[in-house]
Amino acid sequence: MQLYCSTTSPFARKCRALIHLCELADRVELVLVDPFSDNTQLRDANPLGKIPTLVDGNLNITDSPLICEYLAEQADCSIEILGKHTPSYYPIQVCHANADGILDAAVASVFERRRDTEPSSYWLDRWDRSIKETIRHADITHLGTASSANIATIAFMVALGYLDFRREEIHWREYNPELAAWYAAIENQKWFSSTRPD
Ligand SMILES: N[C@@H](CCC(=O)N[C@@H](CS)C(=O)NCC(=O)O)C(=O)O
Repeated sequence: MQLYCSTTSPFARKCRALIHLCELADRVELVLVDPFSDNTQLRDANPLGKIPTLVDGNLNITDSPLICEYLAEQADCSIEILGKHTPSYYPIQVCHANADGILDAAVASVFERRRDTEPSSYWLDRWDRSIKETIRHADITHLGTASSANIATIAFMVALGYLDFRREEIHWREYNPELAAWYAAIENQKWFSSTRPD
């Protein structure tokens, strides 16, 4: 399998962290690409030109939640990581979706600030509000722990790590001290520390 990714994409980081946790490194080659340089191989595998994209033989898989699900199934760790066929499956997936929502808003706000015309204060405020409210309401019940990580653990850790990386001025810890303590207890786990953006 090949995973088109970069070291800074948070969506790709979820997949890289899962590869580490599920011990799939021998089976997945990381192909580093810049999605903004319009790489032909990436476009062939994913017409949207986005990373992460996973190629397994003739199968091209796009969108990080689906890639994570596929990888967990290949590694036979879909019960531990996805909670598949357990009562926790949907609560875990909702946490995963909320973490991806934080990422969608945070990534959009980073690019909005980089545009060469005046950024939209309406959108910047709206995205910041979504980030802060989602953090304020985050409940750690289904977020897993250092010793029993699941896809919600990965997704929330990556989303919060991205805020530290690109949107430090949001000071997300002020909105949820319990979540901040949860993050601190996990941040030195190898799957997280070894996939930090550089
Ligand atoms: N929903 C997608 C989002 C992926 C995404 O937006 N990736 C960014 C990099 S962080 C990208 O490839 N952007 C290139 C573009 O939008 O053209 C996922 O979860 O995989």
